Amino acid sequence: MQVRSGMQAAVIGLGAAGLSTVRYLLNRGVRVRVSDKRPLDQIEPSTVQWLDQAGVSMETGAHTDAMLAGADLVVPGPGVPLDLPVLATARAHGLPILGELALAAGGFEVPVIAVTGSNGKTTVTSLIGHLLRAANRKPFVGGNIGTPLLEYFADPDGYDAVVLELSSFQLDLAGSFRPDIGLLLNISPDHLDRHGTLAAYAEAKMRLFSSQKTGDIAILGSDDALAANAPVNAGVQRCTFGRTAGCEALIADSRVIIALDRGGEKQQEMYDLGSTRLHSSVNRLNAAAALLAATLHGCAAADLRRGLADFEPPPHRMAEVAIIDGIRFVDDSKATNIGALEAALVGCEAPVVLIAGGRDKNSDFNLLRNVVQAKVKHLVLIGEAADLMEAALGTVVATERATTMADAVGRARSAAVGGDLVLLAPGCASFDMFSGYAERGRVFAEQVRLLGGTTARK
Ligand code: UMA
Ligand code: ADP
Repeated sequence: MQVRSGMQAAVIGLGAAGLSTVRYLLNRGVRVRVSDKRPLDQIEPSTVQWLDQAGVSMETGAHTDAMLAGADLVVPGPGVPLDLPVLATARAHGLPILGELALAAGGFEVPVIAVTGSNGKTTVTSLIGHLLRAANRKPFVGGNIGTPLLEYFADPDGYDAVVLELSSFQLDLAGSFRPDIGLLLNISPDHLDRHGTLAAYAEAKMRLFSSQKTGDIAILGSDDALAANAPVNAGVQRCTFGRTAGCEALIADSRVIIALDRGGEKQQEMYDLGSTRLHSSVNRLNAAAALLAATLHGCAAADLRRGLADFEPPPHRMAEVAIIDGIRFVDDSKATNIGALEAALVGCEAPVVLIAGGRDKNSDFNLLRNVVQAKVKHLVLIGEAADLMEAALGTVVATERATTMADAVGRARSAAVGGDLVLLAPGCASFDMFSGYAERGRVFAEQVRLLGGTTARK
């Protein structure tokens, strides 16, 4: 939606995205009112001062209907639940409820590559950004990955491409946002506490493609049933990546073969991931998706090879912490849903001592029974979800409880022998015990190192 000077907007939630939205709106002459559920004394004083100086009126401690007075539109932050009473009032009054994507729609002056999926978004988004930079492009890389996407508009001349990581929360309110290249990596249950059902969650993900037009490109994960069958609009070029024959980005052992038909001309390139940091089974998928997107964006194979060679995957994703007495300790703290946990286990060849648990997101842990039975020799459970996980998995694997991460690492070490893999892949959010997945992974690594005799690698 094109906002106009003189309009009035109500912004809900003063997180990173909310603050960026306020800046975007003020720069367009829109009058802004903000509301955050936190009490005033919990909001950073510098934020309060900036809002005050910018003439933004502020409501804190609750969201009341009063903040809607005179508003032409309402912009909730991505983490703001859409069933808030204040949003029901806005709907009842016919006020448009727009997310950051809906505000940005139509405004990007350069090609947009947008990545969504349940797992692999951050890895693929950062890899595409890295590959584009290796090809001497100047991409803006943002969205769910960290830098709010509206920050692009602070310096649009500084970029020749936009690479966005998009969450289901952002896509829920995407308006007419239309990526030139959209990637749907996979869909497995996540955030069901917000979306309610897998169908509703999948529907949000599919919104990535709903406004695409002739000439746009949809890239789909072929090994994932839901992603592979995502509907795309007429005239949109549908491409796939994965291990299924016929994919435009086909994984064969440690190689990715890109095969494209470009206006009748066949183009084929092969990329070897064997000597890169992208050789794990999930990262082969991620590399295939990113290589396909960068190729379709117009990058040359030689540049992509250089980019692959020096790419460092983001931390806390299947990162080896140490090898102690022949036991590998791996930090996959970012496995915050059961899809990521399942993918991690599928890719493990050694017997696994698994540390899992945390805050449940309304997941059905029964879905993990087969893979746990096949791959896990011992399960150590932490956090709020321990009861639920034990009820689902306790009959297929020896299970014990730990009270802290130190306790969990100690128990896992005792249960493991040389040749085993101790894997932290919680399958849950971290907020019951930690400030986030990064702290959880850091504490795991610290406790592993305290075991002593460490041979740290990488
Ligand atoms: N708030 C309210 N009322 C509510 C709920 C929240 O006022 O009912 C306020 C909170 O008090 C807080 C603010 O809203 O002040 C938090 O805003 P937010 O939850 O919208 O999050 P931001 O800090 O703006 O960060 C968001 C994304 N967060 C979520 O989607 C939950 C970040 O993704 C993203 O990096 C950032 O915008 C920049 O684009 C994080 C995330 O956890 C990494 N994403 C989820 C995920 O990856 O699983 C989807
Ligand atoms: P997201 O941004 O979607 O959360 P990340 O790249 O941060 O994705 O990875 C999150 C988790 O998912 C990590 O545990 C990682 O090991 C796992 N993972 C990464 N790529 C994939 C994939 N393609 N399929 C399944 N799991 C993956």
